[in-house]
Amino acid sequence: MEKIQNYINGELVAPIDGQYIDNYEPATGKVYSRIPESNHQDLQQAVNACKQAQKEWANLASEQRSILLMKLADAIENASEELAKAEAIDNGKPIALARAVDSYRSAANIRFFANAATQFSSEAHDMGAVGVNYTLRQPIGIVGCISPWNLPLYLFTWKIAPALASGNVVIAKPSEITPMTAYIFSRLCIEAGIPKGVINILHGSGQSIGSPLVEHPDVKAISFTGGSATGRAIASKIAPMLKKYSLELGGKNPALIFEDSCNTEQDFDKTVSEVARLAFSNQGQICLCGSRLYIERKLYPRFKVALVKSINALKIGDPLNEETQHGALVSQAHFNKVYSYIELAEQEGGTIIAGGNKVKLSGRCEQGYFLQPTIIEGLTIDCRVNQEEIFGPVCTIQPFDSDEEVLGYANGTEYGLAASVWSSNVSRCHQMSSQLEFGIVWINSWLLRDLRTPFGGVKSSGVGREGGLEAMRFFTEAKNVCIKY
Ligand code: TXE
Repeated sequence: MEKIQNYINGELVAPIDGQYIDNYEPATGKVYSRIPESNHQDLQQAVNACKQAQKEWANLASEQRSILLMKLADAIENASEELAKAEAIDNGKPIALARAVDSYRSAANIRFFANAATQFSSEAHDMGAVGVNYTLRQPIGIVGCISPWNLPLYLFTWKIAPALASGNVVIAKPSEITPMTAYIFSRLCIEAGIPKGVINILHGSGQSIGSPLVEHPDVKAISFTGGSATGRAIASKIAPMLKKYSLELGGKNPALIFEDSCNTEQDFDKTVSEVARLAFSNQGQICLCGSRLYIERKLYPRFKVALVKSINALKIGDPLNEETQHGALVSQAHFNKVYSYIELAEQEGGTIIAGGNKVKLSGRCEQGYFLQPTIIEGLTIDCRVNQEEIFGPVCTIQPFDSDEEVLGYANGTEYGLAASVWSSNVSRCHQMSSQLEFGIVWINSWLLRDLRTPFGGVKSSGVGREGGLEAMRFFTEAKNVCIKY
């Protein structure tokens, strides 16, 4: 059985205490590898490595950092197929999706911030004859990056890349549920010649290594993506320590679908297909997925039938099968959580109009965590199924009659990450966008991404923004220098 190793000071090493935890393959329900259950001793080794590497990395010319990050992006690209297969095995997502989204975006993240390293600048404030101010944006030092299991390497590199590009050294902790691509990434860092101690990767649970990382006094900033409850727990620990932190948390995202988004047959088919994608991509395990679908009443009956037909046609299967469109949920615990909401929906008065059942596959996947993509109608906005993040292939659907009514529904939960508005009425789209309480609004699109844009949510969906300059500024401290002539 493969034993994953930590990556500390440029080397792949076992956990000091020799503790390991099981890593399950979602498609089979079986343990297929073991990962370090690291603790504060492993953390201290990583902190020491950071301290050795920090000064040289921060003082390296940005062009040199950029060149090394470009080599890392190339190494990821060259390992794309290996990474896609590892992600499909570890997370349960279809390999075609892992290739097109996870592998592709992991390389793109590193490449984007390799470029940002040489483009990052700051500003000066001229006081005329009196003097001048200039702003230094200097690296924070040792930073912690903690990522979740839904887009493992994609979200892992999304944090590490700007941290490195802006001159910091990193201790990164992937989810213990999907550690494999972070382990392969360690090898790629060695191949790319990333100087030892610049990136350190520690595996293990939130309690055993996540918490100590967050609280270590020499770790000066934390970038976290995960559940809102965990985000709150982390913030409560580090706010008194006055550390910088960025939290990208859960979502309960609405899609607002107006009749005028379907003026032609072609528009209708496209909107149905895009809404099916936003609700069920990655088995609904993306914080940006839409889980509440609001459809203008005139369009509702026709749209509902077409959406159900589209969802029922999704090919549920072995994540390693190229034809699979809907894979396994990431763990038994998560599967049980998601299924419990399907049962709750019926208790709350909902009607299941698509899916709702566990799926028993044959062969190697017989014990896997497979669940039908599920659509539920007839629930009210204030029921738990419409208020709580399910984070699986489950969405609710309901009609609305006016812009004001649907805006109230959309803004009617504690979350505020990503909304989508589907309409050909430009002024309505702008009006809605300015009133939607979300960090991201897509108009007639979903998951159309420009890495320069601010990324993150409001309310219980998080604090701070990632992406582009927002990320480079998060990982640096601004210092104003004022010179009097
Ligand atoms: O996330 P956790 P999980 C939501 C989704 C899911 C829920 C929990 O609803 O059901 O969050 O998912 C580490 N100090 N999202 O359990 O617990 C942990 O080891 C420091 C939305 O995966 O938040 C892992 O590496 N670290 C989300 C990471 O935090 C701690 C994507 C995330 O774990 C820690 C995934 C602690 N006290 C789930 N406790 C999104 N926004 O995309 C845990 N960790």
